[in-house]
Amino acid sequence: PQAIYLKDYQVPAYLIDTTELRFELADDQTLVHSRLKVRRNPEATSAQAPLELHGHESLELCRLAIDGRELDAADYHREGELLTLARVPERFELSCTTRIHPQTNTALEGLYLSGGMYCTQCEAEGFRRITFYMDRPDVMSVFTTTVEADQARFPVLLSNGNPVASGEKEGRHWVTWEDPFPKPAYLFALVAGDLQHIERPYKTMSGRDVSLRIFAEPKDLDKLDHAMDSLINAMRWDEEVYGREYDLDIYMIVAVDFFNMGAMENKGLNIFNTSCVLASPQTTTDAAYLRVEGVVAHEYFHNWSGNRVTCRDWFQLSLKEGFTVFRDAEFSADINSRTVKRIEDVTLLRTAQFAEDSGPMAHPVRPASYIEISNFYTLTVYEKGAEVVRMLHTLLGAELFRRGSDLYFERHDGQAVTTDDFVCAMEAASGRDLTQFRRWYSQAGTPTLRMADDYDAATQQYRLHVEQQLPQTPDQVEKLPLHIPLALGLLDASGADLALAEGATTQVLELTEQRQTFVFEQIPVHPVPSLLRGFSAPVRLQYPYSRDALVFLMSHDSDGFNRWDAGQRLAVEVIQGLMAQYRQGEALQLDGALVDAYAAVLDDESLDPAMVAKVLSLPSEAYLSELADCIDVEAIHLARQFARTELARLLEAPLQRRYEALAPTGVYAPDADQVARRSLRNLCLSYLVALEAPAHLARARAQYDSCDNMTERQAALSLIAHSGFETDAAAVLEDFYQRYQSETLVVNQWLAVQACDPKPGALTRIKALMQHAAFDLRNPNKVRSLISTFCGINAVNFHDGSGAGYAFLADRIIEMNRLNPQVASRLLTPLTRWRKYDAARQALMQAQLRRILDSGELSRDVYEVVSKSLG
Ligand code: HT7
Ligand code: ZN
Repeated sequence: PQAIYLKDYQVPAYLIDTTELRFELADDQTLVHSRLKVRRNPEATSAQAPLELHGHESLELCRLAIDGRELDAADYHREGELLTLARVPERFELSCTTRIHPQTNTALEGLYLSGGMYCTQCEAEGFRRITFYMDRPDVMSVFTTTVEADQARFPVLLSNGNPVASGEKEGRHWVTWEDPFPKPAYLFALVAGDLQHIERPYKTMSGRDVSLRIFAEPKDLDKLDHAMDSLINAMRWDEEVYGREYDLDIYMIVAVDFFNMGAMENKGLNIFNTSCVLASPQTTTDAAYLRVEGVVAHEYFHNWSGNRVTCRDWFQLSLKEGFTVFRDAEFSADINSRTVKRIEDVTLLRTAQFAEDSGPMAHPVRPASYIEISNFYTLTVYEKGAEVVRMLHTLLGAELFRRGSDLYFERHDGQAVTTDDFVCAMEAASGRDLTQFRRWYSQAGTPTLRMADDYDAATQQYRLHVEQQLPQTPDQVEKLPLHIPLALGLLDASGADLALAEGATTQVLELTEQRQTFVFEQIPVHPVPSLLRGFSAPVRLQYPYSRDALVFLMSHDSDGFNRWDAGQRLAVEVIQGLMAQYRQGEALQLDGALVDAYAAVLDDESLDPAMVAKVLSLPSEAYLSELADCIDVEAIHLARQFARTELARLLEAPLQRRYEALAPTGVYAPDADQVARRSLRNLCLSYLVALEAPAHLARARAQYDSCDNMTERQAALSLIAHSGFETDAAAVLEDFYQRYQSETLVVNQWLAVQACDPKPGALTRIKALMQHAAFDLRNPNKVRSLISTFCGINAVNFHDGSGAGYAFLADRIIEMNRLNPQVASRLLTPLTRWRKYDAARQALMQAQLRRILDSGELSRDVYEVVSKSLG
């Protein structure tokens, strides 16, 4: 497979003004008829360029005609994914018919069947599996789509835009949809199935009426209200915060069970993974409620940041994804707890994106090349991309940022543009020079900020020395200094913020050089610095905080994020200390400073319980692994477990007290107050059950039996299932399955709970679960629940020294490579990290990567990740 380079971009040689499609859906095949009005692009460099259409090798070409003249094989050249017509008129109508087979499409790209209903996934390059087309985002066309199918089995026929005609004949029916907004093929969608929907009216800020409809299988109709509320909240928020309103008469969401990712923002017809749209108290945890809200908002926000203004080419993916993640994060922060949302996002970034940034697949937010674009829907493009937009927001301030986004949408409405166009709009609106800032888009790797300070009591000067270092990545050796916003505050001995520039308590320093010293005048005492407040830049921060200083910040910092982060730093240091004791064969001893700090937080009833839960959550094994130079799986697991049980032992009484005081008072609601209480209560329970005492196990079982919602039940389930009380574990797992076997998403949670059970023998249990009726290798949600959870979270079992976990994963990847390349490629992630392990494990992981490489014909998706990992 060949790499594609950003530097080779050329404008399209032709444009497609209108696209008319007709789908004839039948059991054994689907015929797709297209009629395209094509004309030469006046901006193209060559006037004689051939017409190049993309078409996947699975397409059967039945008919091709230009202006009614039938073409035969001699008139075109088909090779790989391209069909080339050497000479075409300046302006013409191209007609084409293809035959496709959605019923055997297990890749879930293009048109496929999800549990008996037809649906599409065209981003990034799925449309070429439907018909021959210029399948590139800078070719935007007005689509009219007719869908025809059996009326009894597929009563609902949907596509983008508005329905304009329909009819029926001999048991079949058809509907024609018109979408007036020009769009690239990746935003095309079609759905046909036996669906029901809920509907609500919405009036936009300019007074237009929109009908909001969410479709699902009839059995799930009662789980759509939360998504509908979230959609309405998101629409209002986008009007208020960005001045953007919806533009079609109908907005539709359809829930499907088989989906490679979370959801897709097709114009006017979003298609969602059921896991990101369905919600009910009995089947959905609080965390999943929040995820539904966030994903519904994300896809809605794409209507402007992605659809009205789209990407010129796929290297610009972060233009829409980074910006939209930033928008959805701000939405969630505005309607829930801002600090908790920030903690969750930064946790993901520091754990998983930093790991990606230091691995073999490291790439800039705007990649310079790719073999398979599906591999670049990454944490770097999404989450780091969002951080880059957040830094622009920090540097410009809310008002100028809004002016910049207004200008961006105004200038580029209806266009396919670049990340540079976005930055140019921000520059033009703010008058700031962002030349150096642009390096965030082109340089991969996570910068480290090394900081040191000194204080001169005589001159009352506090000096902060900062050095930025950007590591080499496989794609780039030379790195230039970045423009980094560093938000900070200085605390006096009582914990109060000192006044900084213009009396502010938080100041944003702008780092632009490799080394810089910042001088603060009139600082009356030696301060404790609160650095990188709100995580103002996606960097690793190194500053020699003493444990005392961390405890001090934990209780005094006015920045909620940094209060939490001080606790994390302290816990990391303590656990790393325990790991060292373990390796040296010493008896483990927990630092009392951590216990005291946790005790104080646990006792403080004035704090938001959600924040208490966050502060008292120990850093995950994944985060501790990311911080390690060489990952010692066993030491991390044991040290963390030891810290947990010791904290539970020493804080048993207050944990129990808070657990009881936080008992539910009314019926379940996923509101902020209740979510916060449940999160802390479940955390207290998790510490207590870690003590492995029958009384606490009984407490967990009582919660499991008596609760009225999935948040409490699932938390109790996983604590009992992972405990050493094997009989109770088996009983509760069986009970859970019997209760929920008809709820697919809940059964997926049941699979995931078992997949991350750290007790020995997990691999045998996983293999047995793969044979269970609840598992299906063709359903990505099930593969993620069982296999990705086991390999990504259950480190002690997956990294077992025998290498059996690696061989198991390689077998699954080889199998999935044929069925679903996108899912197969994502399964590879744990193996790509082989350089972080000891020599023996490195050899075992590399051997499995080689076995995959030699296993036969690999998809581009899997080939790219395996070859780069070994390279
Ligand atoms: N823009 C959507 C991306 C997406 C996708 C990409 C590749 C393969 C399958 C996919 N499904 C959805 C999702 C989003 O970011 O909104
Ligand atoms: Zn997106």
